[in-house]
Amino acid sequence: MKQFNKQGTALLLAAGMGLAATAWSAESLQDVLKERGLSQQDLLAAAKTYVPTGKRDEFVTFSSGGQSGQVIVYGIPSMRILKYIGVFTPEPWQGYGFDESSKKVLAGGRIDGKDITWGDTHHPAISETNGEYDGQFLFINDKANPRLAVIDLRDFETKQIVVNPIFKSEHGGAFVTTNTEYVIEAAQYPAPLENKKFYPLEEMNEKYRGGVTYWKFDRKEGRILPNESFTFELPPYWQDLSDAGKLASEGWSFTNSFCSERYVGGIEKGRPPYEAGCSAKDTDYLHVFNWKKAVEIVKSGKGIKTINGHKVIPMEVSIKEGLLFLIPEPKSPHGVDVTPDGKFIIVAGKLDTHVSVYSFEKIQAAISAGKFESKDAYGIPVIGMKDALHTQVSLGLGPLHTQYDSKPCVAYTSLYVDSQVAKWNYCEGKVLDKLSVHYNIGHLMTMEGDSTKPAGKYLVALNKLSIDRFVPVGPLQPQSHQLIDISGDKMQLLYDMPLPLGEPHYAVSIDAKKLKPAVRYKVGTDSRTDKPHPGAVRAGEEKTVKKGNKVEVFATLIRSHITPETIEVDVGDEVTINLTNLERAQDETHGFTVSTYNVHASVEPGKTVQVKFKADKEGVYPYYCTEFCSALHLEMMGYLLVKPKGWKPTKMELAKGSYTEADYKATVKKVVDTQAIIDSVVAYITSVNYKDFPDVVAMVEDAFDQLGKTKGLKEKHEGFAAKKDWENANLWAEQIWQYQVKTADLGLRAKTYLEQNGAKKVK
Ligand code: K7E
Ligand code: CUA
Repeated sequence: MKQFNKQGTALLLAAGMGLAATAWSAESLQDVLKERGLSQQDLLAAAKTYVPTGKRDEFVTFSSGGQSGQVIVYGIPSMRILKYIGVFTPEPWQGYGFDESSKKVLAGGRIDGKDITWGDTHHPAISETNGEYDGQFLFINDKANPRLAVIDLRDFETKQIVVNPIFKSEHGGAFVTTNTEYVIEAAQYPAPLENKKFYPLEEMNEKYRGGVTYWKFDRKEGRILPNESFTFELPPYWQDLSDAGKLASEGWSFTNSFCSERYVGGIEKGRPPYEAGCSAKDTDYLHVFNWKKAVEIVKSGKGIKTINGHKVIPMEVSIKEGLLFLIPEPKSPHGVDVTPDGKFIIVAGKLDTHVSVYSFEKIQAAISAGKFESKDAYGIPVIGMKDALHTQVSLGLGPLHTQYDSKPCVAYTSLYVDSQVAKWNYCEGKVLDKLSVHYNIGHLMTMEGDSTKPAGKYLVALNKLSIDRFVPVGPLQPQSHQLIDISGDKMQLLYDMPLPLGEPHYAVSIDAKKLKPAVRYKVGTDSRTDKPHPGAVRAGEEKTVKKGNKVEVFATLIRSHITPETIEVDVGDEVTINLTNLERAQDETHGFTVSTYNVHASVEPGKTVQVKFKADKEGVYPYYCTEFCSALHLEMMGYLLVKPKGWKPTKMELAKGSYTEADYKATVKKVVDTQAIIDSVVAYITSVNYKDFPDVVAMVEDAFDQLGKTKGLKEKHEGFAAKKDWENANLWAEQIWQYQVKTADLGLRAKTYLEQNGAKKVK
């Protein structure tokens, strides 16, 4: 016991630390308020956002990471960042872009044979079932390079990147249809649809085109099917955002546009710039699509064109089949947001103080009566604004985007120029409240606020500028998300959160209970394909195979060793290392890197990851686990030996320790004492109703998993002891103790959990 107490208790105590109730100091709340200069209002805001240790957030937010090409995940109301998900940009922590499978995902985003290692992530969308967020998938677009990514929310990993085959830029994605049949992505700047095709700007009207793509999503496979996807060819207007119809407007979708002037600038040649020419007219167009009918037309193949291998519905087909209509919108509009019931479509003015509320019923009436006020230059029927409008409401300067409350008819619209959020009623057309934000709000977002069942409660203002809100960090400043309480009649600002990773352009929030991410993979899974990894091996099957100049290693990882611990190759060999994490324990991720070879893997429990490199320089290169996984994490290493050409093995032996019989006996005693502790913990756990606590059941399983690894080791060390090989006897006994410590660590964690969560004695 003494031996154990010396080394082991420190470890075990550390595992249980922080559990003893901390005594609060005598200072009162009033003292703190005074000392920190806080008001009652501040205190209230703090109480509404504070999530105490052990408690969790109510909502999870997926925010675009802007120029970082990533996604930022944070909790509401705490605004604590939970994760960055690598999407269009390599992300070292997750090994994204540093292991072979994730490189393949990134390679899906290559354009014209070239890697594009950054992205401008813009609009995330959560998959929907019947118009409600289902928490299964997340989609996000890259505005800079027209691409779309699929993230699986079972493991929060990017699984697929698709390149838009005909757009040269895009903006209005990702928006999903009510059952995620399609993911909508609209172009931004018109260009020729054929790839690598040049037409002068003078041919803008004839040869340049816009468009909206409908990416077919296969929910079972969790992948986009490019062959079943299609695009509406559109006039060279600048398509902006989109939204899918829902409930009343199911089967339809809406995309606003600006620069329907089709203006071509050229300030350097003395022409008025784009900004003047593109906002000259009083109106632009809202595009109205019958996408369900379009799917049928595409299936029939009638008049469908193929451009760059992708199906395109030409404008004349859309006109003939009644798939596409236009409605004037006030000057340079921004954003288009369908109400939760699908009955209205709200478009903001941007350069006009009004938001326009279009009625889907009126739009349908005009279409079925064939009542159009005109045609645009391409022959697309235009429905009169008056015939489609429900109402227009003046909200303030620079209205951009609208989101919905759980309360009927209540909407929130961002006012960019005024730096305000306007709360208003779209049924009655009246303003209810306004709140100032800091500064220049772009998007705003309510909880599940673009679904058919908004959850209300909170709103986040996504501000483009933070100016004076935070401690200065140089000219490049973070942007900010401000959390606002919308549960009452008046909005209340709760929290300012700096986001320092790019422009966090748009975000979506889901009820945390709807997310059911896994804690481990089935052993041997390639997480990027969701299939068994061909390089996976089980314990005891580790091997190194050399064929010619190709060396393939099949390795395993478990606390706290990598098998094998030596990899020998010849200079010039191509080295492939497959790594399987054998752990079942939650959060026991191991990392892997080899000095100076620019590879990195994040290997979560059960995962298999492959890294590859050419051993093009001779020398000695340590490899090691990059996650602090256990007390002996630093020992979790090995050597890559890159041997020079013609090198012959020597007869030298490895240096030995000088262990004695006494050392061996002490180690054996330590093992016996530790087992007694484990037995007492097990006795406690089984004396209570631990089976009622799934988390504990998992921990107990993990604990026995570790203990199971000691099988056969007792015979081993006793065998060496019989031969008086004290070195081997002692070290194999020591290895049993290593597994015991991990077992005890988990057991104590389980015991503490039970004590804190009111476990009851059984029998
Ligand atoms: Cu989301 Cu301008 Cu990119 Cu509005 S769009 S801010
Ligand atoms: Cu495994 Cu550190």
